[in-house]
Amino acid sequence: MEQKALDPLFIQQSFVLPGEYDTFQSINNGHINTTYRMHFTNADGKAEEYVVQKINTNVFRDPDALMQNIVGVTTHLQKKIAARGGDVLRETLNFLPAKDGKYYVRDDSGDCWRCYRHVGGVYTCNTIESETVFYNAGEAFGAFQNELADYPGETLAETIPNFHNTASRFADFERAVKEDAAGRAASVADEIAFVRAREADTHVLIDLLASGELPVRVTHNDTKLNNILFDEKTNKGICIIDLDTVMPGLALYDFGDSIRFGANTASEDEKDVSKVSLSLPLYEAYTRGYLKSAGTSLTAQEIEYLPFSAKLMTYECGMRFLTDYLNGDTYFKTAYPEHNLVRCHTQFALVRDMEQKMDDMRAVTARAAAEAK
Ligand code: GN1
Ligand code: MG
Repeated sequence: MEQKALDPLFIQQSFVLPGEYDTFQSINNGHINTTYRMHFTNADGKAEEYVVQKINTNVFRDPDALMQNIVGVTTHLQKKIAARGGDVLRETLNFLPAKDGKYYVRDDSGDCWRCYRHVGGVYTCNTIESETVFYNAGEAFGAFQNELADYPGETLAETIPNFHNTASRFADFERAVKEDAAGRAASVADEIAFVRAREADTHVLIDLLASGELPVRVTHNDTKLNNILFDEKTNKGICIIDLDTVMPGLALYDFGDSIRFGANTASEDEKDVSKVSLSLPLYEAYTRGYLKSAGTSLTAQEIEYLPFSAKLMTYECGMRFLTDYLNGDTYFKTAYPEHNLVRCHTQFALVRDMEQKMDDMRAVTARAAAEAK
């Protein structure tokens, strides 16, 4: 897809960005929005940086509701951070209002842009080897959930309806197979069979939600490792980013998605699937960190389903990549024609490995839960 580049002048005219503009660079991290960093120099010679994002309005169709959610959540977090004596400018995102008071601007071609302060002295990771840092990731997402526990969920717009409703994702997948828009269905018969063989799993969590056995919480819903900023000095996960999908959901969605991405021994688009596996030491580290900070607020039922949620979120994501491949790559950004299929393969290889290791994952979870009590 041809991307229109950032126009620095338009951004400067739309937001109040102090200092002298120097340059911008493109940040290639997410599969949905397009991200840049703009560099300025202050009057005193100090560097000042801003992150500017073009919102993908094919995915987020209502940017007003989207930004209302995000600013509501970050304002809530800022109050909590200030109350515990934290650093409001580093421990959550600080969005800048545009000159018209809205938290995004629309350009002449209809594209929507938003801007937040860059957080310095941090790093992000796409894969991880350090159990300590992954423990810190678990702790950070657990703390995020706790700090939003008293946020009024009913005020949050559903930015993407049925986002983690796996049964509804399965229906989308079957529609894509039937329509076969890109003429690829025949070539992915094995992958289609893989998804269908596990259809029963798609109902498990939503049934428990419907029967009231699992509580609705305010969740992040996109808890990829690269959505945490780690402090360069302490290695602690200090700031959770990518707040587009903060919505009422299940704690299990957040836990499962973190494991899917971070406890994989390979990256999400590794072409050699023999490198893909679930690292039990990483699984254990994250679970311990997460349960330490979120544990007391979780129910026994939630803890019981943690290992299953990791498998379900991996399956769901693989199914979404396959669906997009069948649809002709209309949703996720891709760098080459088979990219979504490669991603689907890593996810399915990980599902298979988790199925083998499910008993171990259960044992590790029980141990971590006992430790967190
Ligand atoms: C997308 O935007 P990004 O790259 O953080 C997607 C997630 C998927 C993820 C897979 C809004 O996340 O749901 O799990 O790709 N976000 C949206 O890497 O669909
Ligand atoms: Mg995202």
